[in-house]
Amino acid sequence: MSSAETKTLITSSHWGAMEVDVRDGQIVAARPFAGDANPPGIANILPEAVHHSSRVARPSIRRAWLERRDRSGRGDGDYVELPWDEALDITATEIARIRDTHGNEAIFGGSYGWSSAGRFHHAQSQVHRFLNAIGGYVKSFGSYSTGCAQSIMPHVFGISFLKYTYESQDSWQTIHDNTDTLVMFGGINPKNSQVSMGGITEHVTKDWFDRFAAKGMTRINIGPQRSDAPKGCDWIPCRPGSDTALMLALAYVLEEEGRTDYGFLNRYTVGFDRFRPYLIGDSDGQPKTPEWAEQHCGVPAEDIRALAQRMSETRTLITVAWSLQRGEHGEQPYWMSAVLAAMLGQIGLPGGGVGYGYGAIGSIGKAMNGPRGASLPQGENAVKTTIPVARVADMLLQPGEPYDFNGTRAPYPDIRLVYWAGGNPFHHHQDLNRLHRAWQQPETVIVNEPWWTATAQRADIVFPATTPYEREDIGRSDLDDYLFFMPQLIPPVGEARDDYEIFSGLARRLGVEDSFTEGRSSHAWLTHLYADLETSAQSLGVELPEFETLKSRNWVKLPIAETTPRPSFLSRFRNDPDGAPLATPSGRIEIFSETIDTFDYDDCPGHPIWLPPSEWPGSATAETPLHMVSPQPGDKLHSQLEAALADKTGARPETLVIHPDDAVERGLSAGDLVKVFNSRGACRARVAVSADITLGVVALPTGAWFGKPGEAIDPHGNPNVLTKDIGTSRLGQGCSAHTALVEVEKIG
Ligand SMILES: Nc1nc2c(c(=O)[nH]1)N[C@H]1C(S)=C(S)[C@@H](COP(=O)(O)OP(=O)(O)OC[C@H]3O[C@@H](n4cnc5c(=O)[nH]c(N)nc54)[C@H](O)[C@@H]3O)O[C@H]1N2
Ligand SMILES: Nc1nc2c(c(=O)[nH]1)N[C@H]1C(S)=C(S)[C@@H](COP(=O)(O)OP(=O)(O)OC[C@H]3O[C@@H](n4cnc5c(=O)[nH]c(N)nc54)[C@H](O)[C@@H]3O)O[C@H]1N2
Ligand SMILES: [Mo]
Repeated sequence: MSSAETKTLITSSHWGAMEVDVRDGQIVAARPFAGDANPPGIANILPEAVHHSSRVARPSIRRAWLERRDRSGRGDGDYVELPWDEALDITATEIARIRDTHGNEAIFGGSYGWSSAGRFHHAQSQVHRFLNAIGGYVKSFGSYSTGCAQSIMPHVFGISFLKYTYESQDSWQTIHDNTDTLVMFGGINPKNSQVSMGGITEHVTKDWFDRFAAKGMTRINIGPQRSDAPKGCDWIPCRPGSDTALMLALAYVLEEEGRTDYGFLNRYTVGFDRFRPYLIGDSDGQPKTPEWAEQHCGVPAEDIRALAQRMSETRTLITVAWSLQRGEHGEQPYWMSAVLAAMLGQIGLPGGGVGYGYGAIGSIGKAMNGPRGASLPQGENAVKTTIPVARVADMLLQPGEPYDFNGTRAPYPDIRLVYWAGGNPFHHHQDLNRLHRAWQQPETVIVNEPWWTATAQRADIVFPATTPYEREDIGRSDLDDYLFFMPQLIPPVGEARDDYEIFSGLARRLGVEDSFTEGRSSHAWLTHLYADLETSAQSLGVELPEFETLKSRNWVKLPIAETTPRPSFLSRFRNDPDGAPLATPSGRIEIFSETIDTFDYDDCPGHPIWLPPSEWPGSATAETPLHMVSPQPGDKLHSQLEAALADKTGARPETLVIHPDDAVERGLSAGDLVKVFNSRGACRARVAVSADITLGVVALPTGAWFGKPGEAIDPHGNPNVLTKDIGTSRLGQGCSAHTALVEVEKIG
């Protein structure tokens, strides 16, 4: 092969498969996979990102830490580059010191983050396996995506939330065939369905919506932005954080007009008698009428009435975006949506009831039953301490302080060492200035990262990690019907090493190499994991090619049929509530939960109630009159690829969407540079004016890299300098990113 020859290979990523052109050891171009009829617009920036000057070139140790173990000043940027062996020696000695002095309870390895696609080189699995091999670590529960739902929904339906979402709720086909009215709280977002964890090869959400429209299905998006649902859907503008009030009013109309399905409630639910006095106002003097709800959510009372009538007269599927539980009291709209669906009596019928997170990632709604497995085993964690994932800053700031979580009360552990691989907390966490203060507490912070992200810039030890394009892997996602051999496209950039190699080197120095590697090279692990996938495929009657064949073919489309209708635990329950009871304490859907009631939480009592968030349009002040939502970015995945995107002329700071009237009031026009601020922080943004956002609401997407410590204003537009770092409630303790009031002011 001549050195100037261009080779094109396929690889998989969270945002879809890509065709990548490689020449002279460089990625020179990338495009979405040609077999995808609705390709996402994310791939093209790959070459610039992979070869960006912000790649970490060599192992780097912060000078103050290296010379005097000084932990103050994280983020000062003064690093010493060291040869790999020396850096690994120093790191292993430090890990051993902390473990031997303070125990494994002093090591935090939650390491939340999406990392990259690829079954073996999954950074989070790698770091967990390594930390388990050295005696364990404090881990985290749940995700920023759905942490709150993961806590509340098992109380209601007796099933894990993710099992409900991925394995049980209706497929697109079933919705297409049966649903008349699709009521989408928070929309079903086309930009979000571009991605799926582990990969998504064919993007089908758009096609299904085209078919829904052709069929004449009524599709109603309820929320702050029209663009949260595909074009052509009806839009009911609604204030963020107020959905529970609207759902209660819909329930009220059903009750008032004799539309409640008591037959369903009596047979399949418990606790409506405890909830009803609240709904009609007997317990608190406030009937939850449409007129009452209008004051909170801004939706006209007559529209609420008409919607309730339509929902009770047609086959209605209520869908709820994950974003609704990513706010203070996020438990309430989730629980209330189930109660509303129960009152409609359609739970367990095809195309009826309630579903969560459609569109949040592109594979939800695909009813694939493909081979599973090929995950790196993480081993046993000898440490049992777990924190809710979004409570990381609280943990670092308040060691030993007790906190409530879903009926338990435990003290935060005293963390001395933090190890992060595959996540970017200085992108994903709320109130970043507070996280920055918390981050100064541990004695040592270690990060494996391909790029000098804001998190890497705040670590004492930074190991340069390869990207998926610099190593071989298996690409496979449970809800996809493709299988990839992800080839090594280019040599490691700089001195980057695979996470596996980094952890193998540390494990060797800490005397646990055998238990970490089990004597396998990366390649041996790939064939080992592939055998696991083959076994799973065989049990489904699906034939996989030999590993070496897959390697030479690069990818195959698997003969996996969609199962429609999908066997649902709720349809089984509907057919036979005594024979197939739910795994709740009552065996029924819990409208009132005795369990939650005994927790005695005023921020999440025994049945759903309207609890206004502390920051939302209803509590707007003269200083902070606007509610900021911070959605996922449409042009990338979180903070990934940002290095290259930020270089594009005019791309940064990020774009802030504002209503025309709010813009006029502030003398703003499209393209203006603004400061977005509140008492927690400030960032710059570029204005886009749009009538497709609710008055009083602004939207600033996540993902711009957070700047340097001490900057009064974040230059790139990271909304997390403004968001509030509180749990959703003592029950869920999830991320409350969508709860934030701000003001916007023109700069210059
Ligand atoms: N305001 C606000 N904040 C939010 C949200 C919101 O809605 N609003 N959403 C939240 C949600 S749902 C999520 S999921 C989080 C996402 O937050 P994260 O998952 O932390 O975001 P990513 O940018 O995907 O971070 C992944 C990091 O892993 C690195 N990486 C990639 N591949 C590898 C690898 O092979 N090895 C190593 N060592 N590193 C690798 C990437 O360079 C990147 O820095 O953000 C949360 N934050
Ligand atoms: N392109 C792209 N796609 C992604 C990601 C990405 O980074 N990039 N990230 C993925 C991840 S990790 C996740 S968890 C999912 C997240 O999926 P979601 O949580 O569904 O998505 P978000 O973009 O956070 O929010 C969607 C919309 O919800 C609306 N919203 C906010 N608060 C409220 C509220 O209180 N009520 C109502 N009715 N609406 C509200 C906002 O207008 C916002 O635009 O997206 C995934 N998809
Ligand atoms: Mo997420």
